[in-house]
Amino acid sequence: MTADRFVSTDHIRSLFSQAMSHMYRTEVPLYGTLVELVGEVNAGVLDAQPELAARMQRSGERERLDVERHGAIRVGTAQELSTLRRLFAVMGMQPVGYYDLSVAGVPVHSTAFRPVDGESLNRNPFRVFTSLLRLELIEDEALRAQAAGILSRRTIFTPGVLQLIEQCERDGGLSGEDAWRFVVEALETFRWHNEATVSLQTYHALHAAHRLVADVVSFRGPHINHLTPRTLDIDAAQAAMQARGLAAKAVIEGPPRRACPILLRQTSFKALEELVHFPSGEDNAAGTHTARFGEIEQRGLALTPKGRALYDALLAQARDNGGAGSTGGDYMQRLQAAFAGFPDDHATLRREGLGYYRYVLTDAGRALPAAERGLPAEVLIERGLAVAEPIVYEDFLPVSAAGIFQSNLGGEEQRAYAARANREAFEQALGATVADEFAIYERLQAESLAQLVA
Ligand code: OOG
Ligand code: NI
Repeated sequence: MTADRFVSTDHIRSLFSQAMSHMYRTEVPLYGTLVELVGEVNAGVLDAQPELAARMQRSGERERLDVERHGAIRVGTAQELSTLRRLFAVMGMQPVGYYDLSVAGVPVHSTAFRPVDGESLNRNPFRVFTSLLRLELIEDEALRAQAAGILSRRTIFTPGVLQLIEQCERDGGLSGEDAWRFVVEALETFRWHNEATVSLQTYHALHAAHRLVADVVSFRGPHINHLTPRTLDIDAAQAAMQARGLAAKAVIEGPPRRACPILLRQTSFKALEELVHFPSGEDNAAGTHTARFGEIEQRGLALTPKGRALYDALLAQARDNGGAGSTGGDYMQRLQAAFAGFPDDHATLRREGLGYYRYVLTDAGRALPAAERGLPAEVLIERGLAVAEPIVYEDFLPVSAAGIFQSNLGGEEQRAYAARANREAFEQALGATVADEFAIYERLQAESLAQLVA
């Protein structure tokens, strides 16, 4: 048998992200509004900036823009996390990066499942920010044991999806028909359930430990909690959100507005308050839970370790100056002021080794025989034989993620955990190591350099 009978992992990921988008639109109608609004803003930007439109067309990024989404889920056990790793692998998604959120008062650590090679990213860059609850951070021993017990009794995967994951691992792929069945079955894990599995009283006890503990432990599965479209102008999209009456977060997380966007800027609107039924004794008790929210993001240049260190230092400076982190007030001004220290033109960013670039021959460059292109990339660029295009940041930012978590968990709650990052424990639960994001960008850049003389 040949591999021809299998569809590509890119194809399965595209089907899945489409199906997920469809499901979330029916679960959270405001998400549909958000997608529409972002589509309008993006069309406006591409019209107004033909150079950007041409660059995105050349790099293959234009096509992915309209389907680009990231989602997020939170799970409770090592078993759940490692099975998710296998489920995402069927769709060509690998765990990239380790994010410790405990320092920001959120008792989880996380990774992002996403495609890693250039072509797959352009086909569909769908990513899922996936968090594992750190039960060891619950202080109350009896509650911790109760939560662990509840989690150990639930199964968040359908028997069908487990069987298809095994089949895919065994055979090396899925047929078109099996891919469809896989998508339908996998989607069940991410579905919202308006019936809790615990009593209202237990829910309150879990909630008192941390809202997030209640969110993870009280339900049958790890409902997708947001699905984020990518905008080309987050300030315009934020203003449009406010104009339509969506209660957007006061402050945009990440770097300030710049001529050359870097990394990731994000904003969200508050979680919906949803009616939930709690089984308790004879009667069903009703209550509410806030789990799901809307978010938009703008992506920019992927930074090298040197660029990232500068970003982290300037961000810390802006936050420390105000004492309270990114909670409004004059934060945006402080952020702008701090980032005056970050070069804002691509030539400088590239020469100073702050960001990653994809090198591409121009028509004039392609017209030369390969042997004559063997010059340093900078020389090729000076002579108009090659151009350097920014490589897009495909990952997340821990400080921003903490801000998103906080604002959607109800805001005010501030807790400090003494715990430290524990990447080893996370990888053990995952059953694999997480990939290093810098190595991935480095490879994409190196591949493009090699192509110049190919
Ligand atoms: C994840 C929050 C982080 C992002 O885009 O940084 C996140 C969550 O609330 O589960 O989605
Ligand atoms: Ni998000």
